[in-house]
Amino acid sequence: MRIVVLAGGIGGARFLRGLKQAAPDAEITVIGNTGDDIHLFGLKVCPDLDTVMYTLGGGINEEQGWGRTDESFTVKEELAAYGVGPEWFGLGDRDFATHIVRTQMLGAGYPLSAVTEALCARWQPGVRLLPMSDDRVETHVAIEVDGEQRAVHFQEYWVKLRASVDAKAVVPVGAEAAKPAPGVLEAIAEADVILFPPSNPVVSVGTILAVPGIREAVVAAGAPVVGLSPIVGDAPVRGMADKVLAAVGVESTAAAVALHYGAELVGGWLVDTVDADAVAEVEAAGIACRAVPLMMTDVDATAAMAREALALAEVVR
Ligand code: GDP
Ligand code: FO1
Ligand code: CA
Repeated sequence: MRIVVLAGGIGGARFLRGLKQAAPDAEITVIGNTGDDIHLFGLKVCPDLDTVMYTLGGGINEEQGWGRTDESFTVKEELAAYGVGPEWFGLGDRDFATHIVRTQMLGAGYPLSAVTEALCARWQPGVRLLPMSDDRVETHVAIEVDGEQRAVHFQEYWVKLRASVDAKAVVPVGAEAAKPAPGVLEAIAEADVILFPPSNPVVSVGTILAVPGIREAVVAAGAPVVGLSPIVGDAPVRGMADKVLAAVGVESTAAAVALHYGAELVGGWLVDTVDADAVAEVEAAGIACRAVPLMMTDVDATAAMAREALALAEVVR
């Protein structure tokens, strides 16, 4: 079975770990969000690709959900001693090595997709990890500070400002001119099942779908598309999905996210058991819906979620 997953960082990566356990023989292609990417210290940082790669490859800091296990911050301290920031972004020494390799290869002319494949040769994530695009896309967030509108990089909004101010708009800068990376459209067209993990619907899955051709390919694919709600009990399990959903005029409820994707895109939708009331509303919109436990507390619980998603895919096929 060929499964395609449109993934962000933590929510996507943790779901993939369960999916691998639930479908050990499946050929899984992950289309990763690169809208979170940022250039710092002359290096290209790809948080969501790295979160998937480290999580599935056994190098992730489990508690944090991003960055490397057993990390130290000597380089960052030395940079700070030179007055070189930003200090608000925690790049660890081990992680730095990944960014150096990536930046060196990009500088030598390799596209991000080839660089990602090279990095994965070390980590062996057990999935094919493709960036959504080889072209630069950067999510920016419009905010209001002291009555003035300004746009900040998504990392500044999330890591520096901790999403403490309202997001007025979310813009995937460069997406409109970006092309899907090699293999992305082919994988979607050849998929037996397409899954939207409980990733952020705006700045993760939404950004991937904003690359011209990807949404169209998902809609045109013959395969069933099933999503899992990242909103449980009317709030994100973690992160700032509520803030960025508000920016696109969507309520933070499991049903509203399903309707935001719409029946044209997703045929099936899973909500958590605490949101069982949402099932009728989602089904009324033409999306098959089930209420099942959706908390990724451990790999077994996550594998059970993945099995539910695959079962629902069979129902809507
Ligand atoms: P990010 O790129 O690191 O922000 O990760 P993703 O975009 O892949 O996923 C973020 C989303 O995962 C957030 O909106 C969370 O609400 C959701 N999430 C995290 N843990 C869980 C969980 O255990 N269950 C569910 N249903 N959603 C989760
Ligand atoms: N998140 C933080 O909250 N603080 C950090 O200092 C931070 C550094 C960082 C470095 C590399 C990396 O791959 C991810 C990092 N993250 C950090 C996570 C990241 O900002 C976000 O959680 C995602 O981009 C949201 O998807
Ligand atoms: Ca992300």
